[in-house]
Amino acid sequence: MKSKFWIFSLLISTVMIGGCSAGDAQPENESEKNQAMDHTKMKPEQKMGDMEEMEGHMNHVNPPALNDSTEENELAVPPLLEPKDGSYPITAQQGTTELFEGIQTETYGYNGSFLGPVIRIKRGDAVTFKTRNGLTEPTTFHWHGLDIPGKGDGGPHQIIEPGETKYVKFTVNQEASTLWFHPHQKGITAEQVYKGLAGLIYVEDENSQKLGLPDHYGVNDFPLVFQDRQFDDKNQLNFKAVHNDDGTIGNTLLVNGTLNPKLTVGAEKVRLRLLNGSNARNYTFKLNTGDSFQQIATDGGFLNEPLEMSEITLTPGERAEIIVDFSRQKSDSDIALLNEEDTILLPFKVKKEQTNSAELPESLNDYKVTDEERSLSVSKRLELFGMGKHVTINKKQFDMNRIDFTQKQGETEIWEVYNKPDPMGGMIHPFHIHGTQFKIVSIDGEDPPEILQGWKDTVAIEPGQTVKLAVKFKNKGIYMYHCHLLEHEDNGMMGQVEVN
Ligand SMILES: [Cu+2]
Repeated sequence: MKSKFWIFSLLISTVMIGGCSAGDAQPENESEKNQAMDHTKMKPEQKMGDMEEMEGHMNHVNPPALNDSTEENELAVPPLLEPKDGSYPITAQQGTTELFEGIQTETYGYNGSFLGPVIRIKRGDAVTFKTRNGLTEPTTFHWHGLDIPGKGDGGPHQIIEPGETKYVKFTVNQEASTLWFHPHQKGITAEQVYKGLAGLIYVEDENSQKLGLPDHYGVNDFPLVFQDRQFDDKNQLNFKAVHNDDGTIGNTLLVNGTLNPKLTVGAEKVRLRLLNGSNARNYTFKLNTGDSFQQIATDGGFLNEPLEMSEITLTPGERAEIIVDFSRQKSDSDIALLNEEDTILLPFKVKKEQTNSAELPESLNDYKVTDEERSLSVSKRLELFGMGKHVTINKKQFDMNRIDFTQKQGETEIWEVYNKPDPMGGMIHPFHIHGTQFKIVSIDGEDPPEILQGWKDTVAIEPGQTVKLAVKFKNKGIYMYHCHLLEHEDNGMMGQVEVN
């Protein structure tokens, strides 16, 4: 089976190398040309490494299919975390979880055995997170999408040793949005997330509270965390056995940690906050009925107006909020969320009850890329390149002791990020910057599509694409920027910007 796949991989890669050499993926210098063209002159161990990489690469281009949900289990809705003695207590811990009937799977979680709670915070509030490491290995607590001083960001510098507790204090200073938190421990982020360390942050503000959107948590407002996993024959998460340097992809989908989920909703408009929390898999979400839905938010805030669409793609780390109107469904009709392969990810059961019949507001936000931002010239250039263990940004791999860029607090700069195709065609890199929400100014010189005209902290960059981002940091500190395919991040596709 494995050797068959290798042969297939080699065939495909030969075709792709042939195809690329005629396209725009011409290697620029001699050594790259050698890498691309001359596999025959490589030492045997190099060839082997290369083949493994190709296999990993193909796994990503053509990921194993997921099974349809059998609807056995009602979707778990994460608990809302209540503050205690003025702070939100969050402990990373290990435990066991019954994902398969009668079988305990070893997992990690925040304040529980698997995944974490939802932390609701409000713009303007002074907030304290009390973070504790209850694991037997070091970890960090990174707040993905939060505008927070660098010292509290939870990047690889802010290690929390086993048994240690640290307080993170900051004032919430950003728009209503759906953010998340996960570890960022150097070299083992992918494994810690894979085992279950991920939770959500809801930011609210005056705007979100007056818009009249569905916001009854667990009734018409649901977080949906999509993660694919590969269980071994004992139904355990053996990360090292299935680890892939181009992204660990599994055949089993968990939504909020629930296997084979279904979600019961009212015959009303329901807000779904989608998070691609997978290590590497991309999802294109759509409804089996062919009905459209309304997208209302990107990673970091509301779109200016609800956008009617029939499908939406999220790469790892990205979020979107959508409104699905279940009042338009006959209660006996089967409605489900599918992916691009028509796999049933999440079937819905529609009850007759309705808690809210309000219309969606026409206007949600006043986001805009200004003329000034458009007229700024590029001041930072980044080139994403490579695959497997050889991923780089500007030809370098991550070094904790190297600051790659500096930027002034409160000043907008244009970052130009280019995904340079490799000899096999390259892959999508979800590019993430810590400690800020940025604006996409252009993609290959064109205005971004409407769905990307909103605050973002992670942007999917396709091979050959160049995106221009308007980036401003409200706080000071050292921040990571990296590929959010977690194995690429761990392999060094990451750099540091110091804001002062
Ligand atoms: Cu990547």
